[in-house]
Amino acid sequence: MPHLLDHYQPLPAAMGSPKLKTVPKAIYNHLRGFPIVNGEHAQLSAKVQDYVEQSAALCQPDKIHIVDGSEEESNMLLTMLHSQGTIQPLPKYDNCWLARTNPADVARVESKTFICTENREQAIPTPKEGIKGALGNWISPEDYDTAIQNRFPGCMKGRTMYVVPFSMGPIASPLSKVGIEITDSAYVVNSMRVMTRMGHEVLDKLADNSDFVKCLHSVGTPANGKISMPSWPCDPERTIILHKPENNEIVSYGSGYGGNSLLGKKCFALRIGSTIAKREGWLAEHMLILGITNPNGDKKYIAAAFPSACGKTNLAMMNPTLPGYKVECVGDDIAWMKFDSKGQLRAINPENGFFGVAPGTSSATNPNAMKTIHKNTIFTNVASTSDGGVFWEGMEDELTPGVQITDWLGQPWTPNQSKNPAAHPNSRFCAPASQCPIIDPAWEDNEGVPISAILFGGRRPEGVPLVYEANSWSHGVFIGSAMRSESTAAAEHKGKVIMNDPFAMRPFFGYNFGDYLQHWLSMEQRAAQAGGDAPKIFHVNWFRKDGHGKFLWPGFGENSRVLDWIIRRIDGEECYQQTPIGRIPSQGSINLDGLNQRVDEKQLFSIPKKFWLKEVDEIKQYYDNQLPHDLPQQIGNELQDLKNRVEQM
Ligand code: OXD
Ligand code: MN
Repeated sequence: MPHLLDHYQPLPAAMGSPKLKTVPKAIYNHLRGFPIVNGEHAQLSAKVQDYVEQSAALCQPDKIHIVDGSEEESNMLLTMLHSQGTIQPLPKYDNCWLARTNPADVARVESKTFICTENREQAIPTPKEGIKGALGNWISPEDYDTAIQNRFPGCMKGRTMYVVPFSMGPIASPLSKVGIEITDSAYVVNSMRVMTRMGHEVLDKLADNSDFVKCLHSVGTPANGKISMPSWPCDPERTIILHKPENNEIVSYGSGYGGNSLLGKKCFALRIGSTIAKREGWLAEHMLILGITNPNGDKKYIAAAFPSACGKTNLAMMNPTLPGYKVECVGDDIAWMKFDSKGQLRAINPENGFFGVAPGTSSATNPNAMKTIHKNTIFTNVASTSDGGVFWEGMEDELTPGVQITDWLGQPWTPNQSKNPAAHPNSRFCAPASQCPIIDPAWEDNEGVPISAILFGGRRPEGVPLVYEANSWSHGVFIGSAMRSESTAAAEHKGKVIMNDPFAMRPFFGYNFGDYLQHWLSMEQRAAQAGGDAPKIFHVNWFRKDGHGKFLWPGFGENSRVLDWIIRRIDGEECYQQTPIGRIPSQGSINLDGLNQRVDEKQLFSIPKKFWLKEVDEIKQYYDNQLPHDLPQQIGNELQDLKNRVEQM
């Protein structure tokens, strides 16, 4: 059999890149005339074949490559990407690569992300007249088709169309779901190999002709045919990310970056995932999952939803400072959770890797992440060093003296002199989860891990205590709905504004947020019917500041002190004090032993009446503006009850 590389045309050689062989293409099978250069059409179920054929007929690629997930294939694609100048090797580490995108293609594009349903109300709440909806964008089926027809025909001409079979969740888990991503980006293929279980085993799972989530992706070709940066083709002007829950279908055009192109992540695991979860009676959430073991050896699992860039990855991989405690990581971004037959909530991490924000990650803030990313990792838009390594803001103390730095745009960069950051604020590492030194032994458990508590949180510089516990499940759902946080670099927003980000899902809802709340409320009954209890819900805020802008809490490993209090509450210890907003730790019940910083507990846990009256008003305004018709009565009642309690303070 010919070598895989033999089927590829020679590519323009980038500086110092290895030469590719230029053997004529030997075509041994095809799909409707489109040559298959890797894999065979007989591997594809009738439904997959159909999907691939339709996609090829639309996109008109030169050839089709059915991705097998092997190391040989991955190495071949990396070599090709290197020769194209898309990635460069990082010889300081083992099999690590740096990609630089077109600077116009660096973030998720929420304004160009749409959910397609027959009726608008199925996808998004109808806001108050004159108010712009902020809980997703709807597109009609007609406009959906037009958007595709205006972009996709012939968009893969001259390119290879990769067919990526992938599983979200362990392949054998009953909680997992399968997708096929069709893409013209080899960078996406390699990233999907890290972020999902991908390759021929997934095709085997589809051999019974079962359904899968359809994910069509093209980096696009601008209307005038001119690609401004050949090493990173994209079409930012016409970028669009479409979801059609009814068909379990995702269509993404124009961007090669992050959530816009690794379609298993936000598009599938959250947007389409949440619609499947609603239909099937479970939850698809933007949550990390961690296991925490106390000094007695008791282990509990916690899921936590924070908006992007609030330290989810840091918490998921925390080294606890409290003696005798151990944290282990199941996942850092997404949780799929379902009550089992005994009414115990169980969670899997549908992902297989970490696509973490690089800046701010360091041996001081997240040593476990730093140990995870020194092999088999693709970095994107970070800075590089002359000794073949990477650099970003936060890594200053880890620089080898004397090295030169090249910023994410490829320009020389000098610490304390260059005006712009060395790494793009949304630069990323993409690393296999199995490499994390504290990966949980049960992280691939087919049944999922048992969840004892759910945490909501955000960056709240003012007014919100370090931790408080919800009074009940519906109060907890209300707290999730009222989440707010300072904005993030992962999306296209600018500046630091406090934004509502309910359940940290604002950019990721696959259906009407009002229905989503109703679905969450209904979970309590689902647990009870199976003879179990819904987990306790808490709100945490590591980011409260004093009057001088200084953080009141040290955060990072010290957050184990908060987790300790949480698990004592789960165990029924009466270590709380009731307040109008929920239960806060009773005085002295947060273990501060050995903390080498004085903490002003009074300020950290204060609940200023003026602040909370304003907060209540702002939540009310948010509901009135964003979901005047769709807010479940129960959530409205929770807000009214909170208001009454705060007024009586
Ligand atoms: C992410 C995000 O990339 O939330 O995880 O934006
Ligand atoms: Mn995320």
